[in-house]
Amino acid sequence: MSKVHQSACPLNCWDSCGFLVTVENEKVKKVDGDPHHPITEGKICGRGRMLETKTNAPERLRYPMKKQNGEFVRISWCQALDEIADRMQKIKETAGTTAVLHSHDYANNGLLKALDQRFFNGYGGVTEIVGSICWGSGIEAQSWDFGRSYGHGPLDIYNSKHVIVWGRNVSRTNMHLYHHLQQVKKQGATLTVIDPIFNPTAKLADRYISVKPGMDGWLAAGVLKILIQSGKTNEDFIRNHSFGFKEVASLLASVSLEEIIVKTETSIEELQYLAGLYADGPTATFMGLGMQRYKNGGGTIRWIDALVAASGNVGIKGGGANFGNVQIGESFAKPKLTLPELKTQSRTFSMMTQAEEILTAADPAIEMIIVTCGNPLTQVPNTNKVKEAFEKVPMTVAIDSILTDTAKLCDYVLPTATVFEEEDIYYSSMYHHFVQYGKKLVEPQGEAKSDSWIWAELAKRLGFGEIFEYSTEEFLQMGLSSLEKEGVTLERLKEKGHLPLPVKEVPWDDYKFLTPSGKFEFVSSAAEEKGYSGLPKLDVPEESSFHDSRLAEKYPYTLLSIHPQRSNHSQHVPFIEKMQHIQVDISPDIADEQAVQDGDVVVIFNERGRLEGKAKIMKQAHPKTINIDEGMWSAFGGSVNTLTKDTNSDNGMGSTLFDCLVGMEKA
Ligand SMILES: Nc1nc2c(c(=O)[nH]1)N[C@H]1C(S)=C(S)[C@@H](COP(=O)(O)OP(=O)(O)OC[C@H]3O[C@@H](n4cnc5c(=O)[nH]c(N)nc54)[C@H](O)[C@@H]3O)O[C@H]1N2
Ligand SMILES: Nc1nc2c(c(=O)[nH]1)N[C@H]1C(S)=C(S)[C@@H](COP(=O)(O)OP(=O)(O)OC[C@H]3O[C@@H](n4cnc5c(=O)[nH]c(N)nc54)[C@H](O)[C@@H]3O)O[C@H]1N2
Ligand code: SF4
Ligand SMILES: [Mo]
Repeated sequence: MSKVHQSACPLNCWDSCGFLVTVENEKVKKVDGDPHHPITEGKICGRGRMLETKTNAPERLRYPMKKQNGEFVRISWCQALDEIADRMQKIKETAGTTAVLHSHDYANNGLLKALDQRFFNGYGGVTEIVGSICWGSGIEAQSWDFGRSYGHGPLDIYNSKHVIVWGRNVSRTNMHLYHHLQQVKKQGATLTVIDPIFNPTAKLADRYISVKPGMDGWLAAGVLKILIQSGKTNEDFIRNHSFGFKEVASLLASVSLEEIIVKTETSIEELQYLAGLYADGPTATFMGLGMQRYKNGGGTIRWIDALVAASGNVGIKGGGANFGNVQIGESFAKPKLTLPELKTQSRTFSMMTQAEEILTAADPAIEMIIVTCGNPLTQVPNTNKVKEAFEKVPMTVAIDSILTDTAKLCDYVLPTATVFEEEDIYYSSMYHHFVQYGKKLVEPQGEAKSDSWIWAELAKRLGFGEIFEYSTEEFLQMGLSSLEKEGVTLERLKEKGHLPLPVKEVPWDDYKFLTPSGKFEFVSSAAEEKGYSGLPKLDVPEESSFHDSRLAEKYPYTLLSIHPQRSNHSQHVPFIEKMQHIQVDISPDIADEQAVQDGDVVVIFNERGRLEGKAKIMKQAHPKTINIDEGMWSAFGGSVNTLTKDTNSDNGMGSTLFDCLVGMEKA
């Protein structure tokens, strides 16, 4: 008997697609797109389809395991939970609860994944991770400028005269936006792509602008300078709805266009072209996350925000400085799920520098790490340091459905359910505003259990089991309680499959910004409050010839590490044989300089590590640029993060993953 069920993609992705899942004889058989989903319209990518493999694969984790004499042995849930809870109890009585670190990312978009915090808060409060290696710099930057990072509804793009994709690898990472780009082009809008790599989205564009990695803030500043010089800024917006523009203008008066062109490695004609687009709105800007993964990444996003705002493209249909869309996640009653008031102790480590902080922590030292929804050994910068840190900690626990490099390093591995084996609701704060229902369709394989079951069992053993004495349905209702008056209830969600959340399609159309002044802040008081410069700075990447010419002589190439086409980060790699090697994409000038041909084995190195892979010459890319896709397992050559740096960006909330100089040699 086969039956098709409506469900949703849980993966950390822009698109949050609607699914139709075929279940046959109590097994997931096939994952397709749901044609009734208003935004994703039945189209999904291979990563979504492969969730069937991830559920059924023989490599899937099915039993709790414990490392004994360096080998994993199967143990019972009882033993695993008792031993972990015992140790947590001892830690609480001796060192205090913050000797436990919760290391995580956001690998599952289910609302109930927030119950991990309910558990750790109930325990008393652990060392938590703050900031984000993903989008932290940009989210913070936009919260300084606008008060929050809010994006336009996906269909508002049809109101745009011009569309600028600024550092987003749309065809690979955001497939439904790609579809809209094709459509708006047909309807006469122009499309411009700004990226150091000439990607398939650039191929679709009317105009491609190649920029020196990490220098987009300067580029935006140059375009803004031209708008000011030619009197094409939007005086009404600047006068009535913004704060601090004079200071931005006087900073720009002190920098010459010549310097900007030299630094960004662009031309005056390109700057003028962009100025023309911004002056002739509505112009929509779709920013990606790559260009904020530099030391100066927060500043970069602030300069682009400033350009979009000063040209009058904020708060209007067809405009927007689209980066994240956190109004979506904000609509749920998260504190009811997480119970922050239960926390009596707290300490935070930065997502970016967690390894260093584990290694140096005192009062208390870290005695236990629990990893959920993440694979830090592969995904967090400076792999060698992450490994050293994890190895130093007396007890490490990974909760996952596959034996990742992180899980392999841990003392306990607890097998978790996959999306089709548990009930939840799904949303993404990155793009569209539909929340979707995902029913439990099959029983978890082997002895796998949902994360929330694991939290409840540990809580019981630690004496605060009562905060988990709710059914899944009750937890979902709790999370949705803030949306009742808008008609978004669990009942209706189950019936419809997806519902729109009450968020703004055109944020800031009332020009009421969530900044302290209520205006768009070219000079940010929130930044000043935190001890940063209120005025965006024109800074350069830390690993660049501008900042450190000796380092740039030693390691002349910029290493990007963009997201892989066929895998969500490291997750799909074990199931796709063709991916299981390192490909080193090199710009044509490097190939010429070093007489490298496609398929040659090359070594990439810097002070932090070295990797070997097969060269592939990019057809067109900014000079001196190399890319190795992120997500590779150590068994297949190792993570590109072996080479990246574990530092914070300029606003303290984001990573510097792409701010990375390397050398290259033929092996
Ligand atoms: N296939 C696939 N899709 C995904 C994911 C995945 O792993 N695989 N991950 C999802 C997640 S978690 C995220 S955060 C998003 C990320 O979505 P994107 O932001 O689209 O993805 P990145 O790989 O970070 O892309 C970085 C882009 O920025 C460019 N870039 C790098 N440096 C610079 C620069 O200095 N200036 C400019 N202008 N461009 C620069 C790169 O060349 C690349 O085109 O993708 C989501 N979608
Ligand atoms: N060099 C470099 N590094 C990067 C990036 C880059 O562009 N370059 N991108 C960064 C970005 S944008 C991101 S978002 C991060 C992603 O970093 P991670 O989220 O750590 O990456 P994944 O490989 O997706 O690993 C997630 C793990 O969580 C598990 N998981 C999935 N669902 C669940 C669940 O419900 N419960 C539990 N317990 N586990 C689950 C998966 O099986 C998988 O092993 O990587 C960052 N790292
Ligand atoms: S990974 Fe992204 S594009 Fe692919 S199915 Fe899931 S939400 Fe859709
Ligand atoms: Mo991400």
